[in-house]
Amino acid sequence: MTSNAKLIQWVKEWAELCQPDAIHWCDGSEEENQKLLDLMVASGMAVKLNESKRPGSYYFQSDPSDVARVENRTYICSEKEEDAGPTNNWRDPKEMKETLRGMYKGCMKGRTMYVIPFSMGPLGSKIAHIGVELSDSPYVVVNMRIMTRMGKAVLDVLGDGEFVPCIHTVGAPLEPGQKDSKWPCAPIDNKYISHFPETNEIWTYGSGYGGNALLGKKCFALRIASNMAKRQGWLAEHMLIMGITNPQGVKKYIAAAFPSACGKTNLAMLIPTIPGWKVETVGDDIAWMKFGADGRLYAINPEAGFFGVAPFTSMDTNPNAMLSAKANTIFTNTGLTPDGDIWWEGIGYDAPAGTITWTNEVYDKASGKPAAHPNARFTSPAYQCPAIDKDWENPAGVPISAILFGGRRPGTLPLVYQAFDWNHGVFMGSIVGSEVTAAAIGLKAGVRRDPFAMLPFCGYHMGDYFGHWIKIGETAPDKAKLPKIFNVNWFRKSPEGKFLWPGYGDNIRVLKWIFERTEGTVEANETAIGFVPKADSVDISGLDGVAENMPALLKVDKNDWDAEIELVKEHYANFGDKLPVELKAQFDGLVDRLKKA
Ligand code: TSX
Ligand code: MN
Repeated sequence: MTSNAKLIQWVKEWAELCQPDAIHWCDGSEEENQKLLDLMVASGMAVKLNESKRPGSYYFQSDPSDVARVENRTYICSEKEEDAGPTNNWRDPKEMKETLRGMYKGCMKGRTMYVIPFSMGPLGSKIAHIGVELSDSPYVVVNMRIMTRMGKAVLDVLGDGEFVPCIHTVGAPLEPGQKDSKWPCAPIDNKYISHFPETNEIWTYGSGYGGNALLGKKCFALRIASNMAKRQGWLAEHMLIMGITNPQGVKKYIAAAFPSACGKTNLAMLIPTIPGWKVETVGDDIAWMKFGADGRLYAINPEAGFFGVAPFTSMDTNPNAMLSAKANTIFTNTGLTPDGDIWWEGIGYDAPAGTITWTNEVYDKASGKPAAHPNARFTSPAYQCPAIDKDWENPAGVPISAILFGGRRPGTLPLVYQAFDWNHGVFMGSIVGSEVTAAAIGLKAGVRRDPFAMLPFCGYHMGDYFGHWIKIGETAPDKAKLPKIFNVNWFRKSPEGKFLWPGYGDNIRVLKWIFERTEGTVEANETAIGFVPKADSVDISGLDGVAENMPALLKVDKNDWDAEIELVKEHYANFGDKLPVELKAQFDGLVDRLKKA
């Protein structure tokens, strides 16, 4: 399938170490995909869903210990500890490789090693990059086929070129005659998600789930790619990409970064409530951005599918996601209905009697145990999204007019505000935070800072990452063509704890203001924190009971911001002398402006 000597040699070496029973080079064909799915159904790992309800779709239950990314087992193995920074777990690369080599020895016994060539980004795009994942999990193969461009066509484009080598094993070798488990994996304290940023390598062990196992996504497209992007002068970001068309037919693209549980996928697929406006989806999770010959910043979605959180996705909250998952979809850790369909909390209708939970028990609402794990997922091809943008696979990418940051902020932050300039926008990105419940952060409930929504995904020192963003602005071919930067907050609450903004499809009203700011055709008040809409410049026509909330939604309160400043100071202290002077200047500028306000 390939004459790439380096690739052939690399596969040979790893096969000798891992000792699989067989090696299979994935061609990405329909036949191969079906064969693997049939094999998993036969082994009891997968359930084929009802062909008339969910054509071409399959259901999986993971091991209860293997349900999410494992941040405390995720490592950045740079030569110098300082280069991983305070937000990452660091290990010495030599030591980590020695540890893992010991564990990899014979780790694929009784299994097949799949060689999975994949492209992050449209095949042959100048912004795209190729990886090859070795994995002993057929579940990984069928997911990678949806989430990336995978198979023989990738090897044809690769030729004798460079690829990012990615090693994955579930870490559960089989003795001769030993029966496989439904979801093989290693115990929680024996999982490793290791990145070697200086040599562009990914070595993982022990988990079969999502971001731990589908190595193109968080490991490659964010942690390794953020390092490549820093070295090469581009951006690898945890951002959705969407197109917005106004009633006059003018189209602009925006990219947006939000921490988890803020509804990024919902925003990427939003259905506007103002007549004449259209939203189209380019991607829901990751953006790779480079300057084009015309001096504008262009973005591609490096992925080919959606790996979305299932619970609370419904025909009300996100019809385009529900329709994307109508067929040819892999469901993991949802509930399973007796008629061979899936069900989850918040799907919009009651669970049919006899629904099976993700832990394979009969669902009993009264027990308080959910049918779907809160991190249950659907893996769906992007082309099935009814709102998919016609340019979503354009190898040149789409030109970005605005970049949005946001989070769940019940207080302090207005519905939307615009940065004064690029560096001020970088400041906004650097202080992104989201309100989390006490359980999620262990101690006290409050704002968890998640700069650029990259906290778990930045593959190097976060202070240097801020510096890279500053540098992108400084070295832009044409500063006037840089995207304008905004912060949005759909989650502001009244003192009584009620959401002040309707959110969802009505967010188009905020996007409209942003769209018009990039054209300079709508008004704003200059405040201490940035440009905030004038009282009547957000279009709330046809909305009941929102007009009276607008003053509170757009309010910039000096006391609130004085308190915020103290929190930002604490946050910034984490980065020591790696905090760019430009951001210290932004901080001081904000403090000054608040004093005068
Ligand atoms: O995704 C959300 N978005 C973005 C949509 C494009 N969610 C869900 C977040 C969890 C994934 C939201 N929740 C949004 C939102 O804009 N806003 C809210 C808060 C909210 C919840 C319910 C109501 C209003 C706001 N209900 C009524 O007003 C009736
Ligand atoms: Mn994400």
